[in-house]
Amino acid sequence: MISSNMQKRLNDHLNREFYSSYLYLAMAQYCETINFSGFATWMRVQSQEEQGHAAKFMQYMDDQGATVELQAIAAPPVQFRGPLGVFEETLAHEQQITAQINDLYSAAVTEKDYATQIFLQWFITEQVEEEKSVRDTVEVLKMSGEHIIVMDHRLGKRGS
Ligand code: OFO
Repeated sequence: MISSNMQKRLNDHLNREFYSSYLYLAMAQYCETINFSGFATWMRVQSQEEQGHAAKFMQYMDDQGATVELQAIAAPPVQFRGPLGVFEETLAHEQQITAQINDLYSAAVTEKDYATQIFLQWFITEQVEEEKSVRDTVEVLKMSGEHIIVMDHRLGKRGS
């Protein structure tokens, strides 16, 4: 069982995971419009991964007998600042999600909610991996200049 405060926090975070999925889908659409289909593929896979994160939150809340509340998902932007801009915004977004996961963890520590702490540990590890992968891509994109099309090809190979 979790507290009503924790239930609210988890529901709020569930909405952030859905927003992340929506945001990456919007980025995929934008990449298609500028003819970077490899970038679009990468973003679509990322969007699906975020759905998986949301599913983990719902499963945990179900396991704890908590009420899952599906809140309205905010509309993401339509336009972005080119292929590099897309990844820079992804990095900023993931850093924000990391901070929010950390806040959730702090709340679980304050409440002595050990089960939620253990549940969140997977996400803490996942955020390190997500930030690293996106940060590495930003760095390579910055160096690629006119070879950015090679990166489009490489990113298009992402399978999961
Ligand atoms: Fe769910 O990790 Fe990205 O946002």
